[in-house]
Amino acid sequence: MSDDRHGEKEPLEPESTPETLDFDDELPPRHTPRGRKWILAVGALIVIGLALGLGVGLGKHHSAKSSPTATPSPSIWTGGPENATDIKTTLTREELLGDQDRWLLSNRNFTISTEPQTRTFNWTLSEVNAAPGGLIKPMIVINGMSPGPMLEGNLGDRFVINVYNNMTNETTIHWHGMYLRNQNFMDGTYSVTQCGIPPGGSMTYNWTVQQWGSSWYHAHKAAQYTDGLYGPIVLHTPNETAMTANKYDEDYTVMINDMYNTQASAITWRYEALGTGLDGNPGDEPAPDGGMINGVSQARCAYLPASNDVEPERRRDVSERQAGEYAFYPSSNYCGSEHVDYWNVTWVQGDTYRIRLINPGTFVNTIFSIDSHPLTIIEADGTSVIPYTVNSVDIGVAQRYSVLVTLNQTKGAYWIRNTLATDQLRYTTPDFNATTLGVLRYQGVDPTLMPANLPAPSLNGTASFDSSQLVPADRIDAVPPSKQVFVQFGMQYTTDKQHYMFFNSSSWTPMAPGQSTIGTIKSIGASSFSGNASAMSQLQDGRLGSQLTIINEKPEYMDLIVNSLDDGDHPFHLHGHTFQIMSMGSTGFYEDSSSLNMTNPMRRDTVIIPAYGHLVLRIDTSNPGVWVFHCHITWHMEIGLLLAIVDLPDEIAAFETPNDWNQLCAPDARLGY
Ligand SMILES: *[C@@H]1O[C@H](CO)[C@@H](O)[C@H](O)[C@H]1NC(C)=O
Ligand SMILES: *[C@@H]1O[C@H](CO)[C@@H](O)[C@H](O)[C@H]1NC(C)=O
Ligand SMILES: *[C@@H]1O[C@H](CO)[C@@H](O)[C@H](O)[C@H]1NC(C)=O
Ligand SMILES: *[C@@H]1O[C@H](CO)[C@@H](O)[C@H](O)[C@H]1NC(C)=O
Ligand SMILES: *[C@@H]1O[C@H](CO)[C@@H](O)[C@H](O)[C@H]1NC(C)=O
Ligand SMILES: *[C@@H]1O[C@H](CO)[C@@H](O)[C@H](O)[C@H]1NC(C)=O
Ligand SMILES: *[C@@H]1O[C@H](CO)[C@@H](O)[C@H](O)[C@H]1NC(C)=O
Ligand SMILES: *[C@@H]1O[C@H](CO)[C@@H](O)[C@H](O)[C@H]1NC(C)=O
Ligand SMILES: *[C@@H]1O[C@H](CO)[C@@H](O)[C@H](O)[C@H]1NC(C)=O
Ligand SMILES: *[C@@H]1O[C@H](CO)[C@@H](O)[C@H](O)[C@H]1NC(C)=O
Ligand SMILES: *[C@@H]1O[C@H](CO)[C@@H](O)[C@H](O)[C@H]1NC(C)=O
Ligand SMILES: *[C@@H]1O[C@H](CO)[C@@H](O)[C@H](O)[C@H]1NC(C)=O
Ligand SMILES: [Cu+2]
Repeated sequence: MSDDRHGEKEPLEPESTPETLDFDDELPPRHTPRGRKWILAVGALIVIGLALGLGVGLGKHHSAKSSPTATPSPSIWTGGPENATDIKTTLTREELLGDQDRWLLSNRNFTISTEPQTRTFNWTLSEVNAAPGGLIKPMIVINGMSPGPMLEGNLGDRFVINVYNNMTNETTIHWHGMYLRNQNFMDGTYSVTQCGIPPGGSMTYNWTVQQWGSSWYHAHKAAQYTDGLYGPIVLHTPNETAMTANKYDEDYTVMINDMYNTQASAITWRYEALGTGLDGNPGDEPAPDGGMINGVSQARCAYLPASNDVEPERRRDVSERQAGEYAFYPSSNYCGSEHVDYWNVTWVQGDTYRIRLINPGTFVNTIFSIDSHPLTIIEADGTSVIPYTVNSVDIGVAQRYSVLVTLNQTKGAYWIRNTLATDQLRYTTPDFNATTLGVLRYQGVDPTLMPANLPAPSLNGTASFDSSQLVPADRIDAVPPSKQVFVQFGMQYTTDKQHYMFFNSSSWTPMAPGQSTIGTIKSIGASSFSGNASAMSQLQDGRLGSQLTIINEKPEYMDLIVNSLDDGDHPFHLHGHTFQIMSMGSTGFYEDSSSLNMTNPMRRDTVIIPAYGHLVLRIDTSNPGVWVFHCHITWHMEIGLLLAIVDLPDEIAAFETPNDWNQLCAPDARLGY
C-alpha cells in the first residue's frame, strides 16, 4: 500500500481481520528489550531529513502568505507598544496568585443559565520574575497572574478573548478539550491551526461553548505553559448530569501540577541537546523541582544536571541556537531564600464541595488527596460519571476530575496533598519533595492552626483509585467503526545519539514560522480534496510539518489503535474530540477492534497509555479540522510525539478564517521570514 508509512488503513470489510501492521521495515520488533529505548541505525536520519526538507520546501510554496484571501486587517486590540522589552517586573507572590476568592464559584457571582451571552476578555501576556515557591524564577503570566484568569461560561456562550502578546517570543493559546466544531482555526495549536502571535502582536480568539465541564487552556508553543501560561476553563449548564444528579453546596477549582524553577526554554535546550543528554542518558526527561497547588509551591531549588557532556554545536537545529546560548544554561543547583507558603482554604463544616481538579503539568502525573476525607468522583474530562468514592485521585497530565468532598470530620485543619508520581522520574533533583501541601481549615478554627498528622492517615475501607472503574452517567453506546488505523510510538536514537520520539516513522517538528497546516490545506485546496490525487498525496506524504497525518475524507467512526514501545506511561490527548476508550491495557493490541464491547465505554479527551501497553480509541471524524493527537508530556511533544488527524479536508479548505488570523502568517522581518 502506498500510504503504508502513514498508518492509514483502508476501511475494513465487515468480516475481515486487520492486515499485518504497517510498521516500517526499519522499525524494531515490538518486543523491545527492557531498557527503554532502541537504537536505530540509519532509517530515522533519512526520514527526518526527508520530512524536514519536504515540509519546509513545500510549505513555503503553499504558504498562506501567498493566499490572495489574506488581506491586511486593522489591529483588533492592542494593549501596549509594538515592542516587548527585556525589562522584567518582579511580582510579589500575592500579585502572582491574584485574589484567592477567584477559585470559589459563589464568590464569582456567576449565573448558571441556558441564556447564551457573549463574554469578552482582554489578556496581556508578559514575562516577569516571581517566586511561587522558595526561589525567584522567570515566569509567563496573563494579566499579571499565574495560574491565569478563569474562563467561565455557559453552554452556548460566545467567548471573545483578545490576546496581546507582550513577550519576546511568538505564542498561541489552546483551549484544551473544546470541540470547536466548525471553528478549528480557533484551536490555538502553533503551526497547525494557526501561525504564532508575534511579540507585540495580538489575536482575537472568538469561539462558542459547545459543551460543559472542567477544563483548562494553555500556550501551545514550545514549553511556554511550563513557565505559567495556563489557567482553568469552567463550563456550566443547568442540565449537566454531574450537577443535577449530585447535591453540593459549593463549586471550587484546584489546579495541581509539577513545577520547574528553571526557565522552560533553558530546560528544553538542554533536553534536546545532542551528545549524552540532560543527565548523561539521552531521552531522560527533565525532572521537576517540586509541585504546586493553585500556583503555590514549596520547592526551594532549581536544578539541571551537569552539562559538561553536552556538546552545544551538535544541537538538533543549529539555526535555532543563538550566539552564546549554551553559556546561559549552567549546570547547577540554585536554591532561593524566599519564604515558602502552604496554599490554604477555609471551608464550612457540614457542607459538600465540588472540587474541579485539573493537572496542568508538564511531565508528571499527580495524586490528589485530603487527609481523612474520602473523595467521590462525579466528572472526568467533561464526562459526568457514576459516583465513585476513593481515598485519592490519580490525575494524568492534562486530565481533569470533579470530586465531591463532605466536611463531616471534627473541626480542625487537614492536609491537602499533591503527590507527584515519582516512578516517572529518571533522576530526582536535590531537595526534591514529591509531596506539596495545602491546608484545609474548617471555618471557625484559628486561621493559623496547622494539621497535626504526618504522614497521611489511611482511609480505612475506601477504595483506591482505578481509572477503569469510571462509567459515564449518560449512556452512549459505541457505533461500529468503518476504519481502523494502527500506530505505534517510541523513542529512537539516531547514530549520533540524538533522541526523538516517533509515531511510526514520523517525528513531528513544527512548520517554518509563517506557516500552518490549515493555511497549507487552504492553499492546496482550490479544488475539492475528494478524488483529487494531487491534493491528497500532498497531505499523505507527511509534508504538512512532517507529522504523521491520518486523513478522514468523510464523517465516520474510526478506531485509532495505539501501541507503545516505550517503558514509560504517556498521557495522550486528542484535540477537538471526546473519544470512547474501547480498550486500554499493559500489553500490545494487534487485533480487529470492531468486536470490542460497545456498551457505554468511558469517554474523555486525555488518557494514559501504560508502558508497553495499548489504547483503542473510537473517534467520530465529523468535526472538520486538523486535530492533533499528542503526548501531553511537554518534553515528549517537543521531540516529536504528535500526529495530526485531518477530518473533512474539503471543509477545511473552505474555512473562512478571520483577518487577524490571516495576518499572523504574513511576513514578519523581526521573526526572520
Ligand atoms: C508591555 O511591556 C512593557 C515593558 O515591560 C510595558 O511597559 C507595557 O506596559 C506592557 N504592556 C501591557 C499592555 O502590559
Ligand atoms: C521597537 O523596535 C524597533 C525595531 O524593531 C526599534 O527601532 C525601536 O527602537 C524599538 N522601540 C523600543 C521602545 O524598544
Ligand atoms: C452580581 O451580579 C449582579 C448582576 O450582574 C449585580 O447586580 C450584582 O451587583 C453582583 N453582585 C456582586 C457582589 O458583584
Ligand atoms: C477590552 O479592551 C477594550 C479596548 O481597550 C475595551 O474597550 C474593553 O472595554 C475591554 N473589555 C474588557 C472586558 O475588559
Ligand atoms: C524565547 O525563545 C528563545 C529561542 O527558543 C529562547 O532562547 C528564549 O529563552 C525564549 N524566551 C522565553 C521567555 O521563553
Ligand atoms: C466573533 O465571531 C462572530 C461569528 O463569526 C462574529 O459575528 C463576531 O463579530 C465576532 N466577534 C468579534 C469580536 O470578532
Ligand atoms: C435542559 O433539559 C430540559 C429538560 O430535559 C430540556 O427541556 C432543555 O432543552 C435542556 N436544555 C438544554 C440547553 O439542553
Ligand atoms: C496560608 O495561611 C497562613 C496562615 O494563615 C499564611 O501565613 C500563609 O501566607 C497562607 N498562604 C498563602 C499562599 O496565602
Ligand atoms: C463522611 O462522609 C463520607 C463520604 O463523603 C463517608 O464515607 C463517611 O462515612 C462520613 N464520615 C462521618 C464521620 O460521617
Ligand atoms: C517532604 O515534605 C513533607 C511535608 O512537609 C515532610 O514531612 C517530609 O519529611 C519531606 N520529605 C523529604 C524527603 O524532605
Ligand atoms: C481498618 O480496617 C481493618 C480491617 O479492614 C480493621 O481491623 C481496623 O479496625 C480498621 N481501623 C479503623 C481505624 O477503622
Ligand atoms: C459489555 O460491557 C457492559 C458494561 O460494562 C457489560 O454489562 C456487558 O456484560 C459487557 N458485554 C460483554 C459481552 O462482555
Ligand atoms: Cu509521552
